[in-house]
Amino acid sequence: MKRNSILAVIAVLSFSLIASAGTISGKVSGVSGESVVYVDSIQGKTFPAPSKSPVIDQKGLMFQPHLTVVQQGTTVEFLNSDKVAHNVFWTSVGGNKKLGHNLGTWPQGEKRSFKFDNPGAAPLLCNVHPEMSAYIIVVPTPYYTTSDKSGEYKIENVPDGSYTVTAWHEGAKNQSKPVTVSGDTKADFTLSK
Ligand SMILES: [Cu+2]
Repeated sequence: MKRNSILAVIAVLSFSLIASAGTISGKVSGVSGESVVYVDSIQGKTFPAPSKSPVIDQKGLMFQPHLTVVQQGTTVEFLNSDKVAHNVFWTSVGGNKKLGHNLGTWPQGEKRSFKFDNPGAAPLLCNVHPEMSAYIIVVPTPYYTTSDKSGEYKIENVPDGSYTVTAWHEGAKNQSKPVTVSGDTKADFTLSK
């Protein structure tokens, strides 16, 4: 009997946990192509970074992929697959020039890594090839997504609550707005340069 009632309580609790998670969806307009949308830092909450390290390759004189989104605290590996030497540096993270860093220059087949502990966009460049560029967007929560090319996005499994949600797009100004999540919630953004 007692065990059954405990199981019943667990069942009710699990159901309420499932029921209190929602989605944030909408559209990012004013720009064309993929945007990144994420829930900003939540006071009193920290989220351990996933242990998996994404790899950004330098291949065919390009950073591949061009856009990488990682959770704060993630280590990113930079690989050079080209016959020529490449460099990786960024002048700031989230607009903060003190967080600029130069990883150096290295030959084909070698990798270097860096742990991104501060949130914001890191614009990647190679000082050997000025035409090479890419972005790492470091986000403070696991609640983030990349929109499709038309700007439509959906962030799933966001616990109900009030948050600041930010939209980022290459070359545009970030936009942040308060969003109260309760079930399926809509939030649209209009970005400008
Ligand atoms: Cu290069």
